[in-house]
Amino acid sequence: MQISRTLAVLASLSTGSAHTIFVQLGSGGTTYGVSYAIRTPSYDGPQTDVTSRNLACNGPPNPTTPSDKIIQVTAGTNVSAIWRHTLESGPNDVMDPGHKGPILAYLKKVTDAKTDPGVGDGWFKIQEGGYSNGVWATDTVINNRGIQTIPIPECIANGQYLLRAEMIALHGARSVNGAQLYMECAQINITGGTGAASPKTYSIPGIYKATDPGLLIDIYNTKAPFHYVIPGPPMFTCP
Ligand SMILES: *[C@@H]1O[C@H](CO)[C@@H](O)[C@H](O)[C@H]1NC(C)=O
Ligand SMILES: *[C@@H]1O[C@H](CO)[C@@H](O)[C@H](O)[C@H]1NC(C)=O
Ligand SMILES: [Cu+2]
Repeated sequence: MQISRTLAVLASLSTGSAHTIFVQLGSGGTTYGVSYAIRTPSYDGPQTDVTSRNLACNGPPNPTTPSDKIIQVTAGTNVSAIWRHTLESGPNDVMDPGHKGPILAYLKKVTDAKTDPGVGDGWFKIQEGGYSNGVWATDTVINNRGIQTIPIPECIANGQYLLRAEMIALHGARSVNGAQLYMECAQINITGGTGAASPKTYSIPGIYKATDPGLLIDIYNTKAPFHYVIPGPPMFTCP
């Protein structure tokens, strides 16, 4: 009885109750409050259908709340996307460590960051981390108290953007649509950019396919040497 209950608790931890949310943004030395300028959901579940419009900025079955705030960000600096298991969790409760996979970040230039749904073209990838030296990028975030450090390119144009931070958990990814994708969009206003570059942009949904080698993969049965292929378009870097 006791053992089966323990097993049930462990099973629920690894499958249901230990997802994650990008809850807070740090910029220019200020860490803003939970849900400040971020469309956070009331439930921490993943998106699993990469063709869904809710892949852009999350959404049903995880209801997200709009925000009327915008955070100032200086191009060429780092921002901190802060991940937590729930909106109430602390830095030691980021995500079940059994959730392993890549981390990514994307930007989309918009006219009004408070209202733009983010769905469709306009996105470019500004960060990616996969698997290196036996460590998944998600482990790095968990061990860094939930902080994903994202460099904002200094060569992009000033203006309002959506910043989409993403973690992908691959523990169930051996079957199609088994990867768990976690993402939220922060509303930011970039200043100090040189505007020298115009990144090639991509559509969300559209950046991923369910059969991408980085999304359909049995991470527990890989052959050495294991080279993980991070999903999505090439990462943009300033020339
Ligand atoms: C941004 O963070 C990276 C990694 O921590 C660091 O190497 C880099 O110096 C930082 N850049 C700035 C402008 O602070
Ligand atoms: C964005 O920053 C610029 C430069 O500081 C400022 O003029 C503008 O009002 C800001 N826009 C928003 C929406 O915060
Ligand atoms: Cu989960």
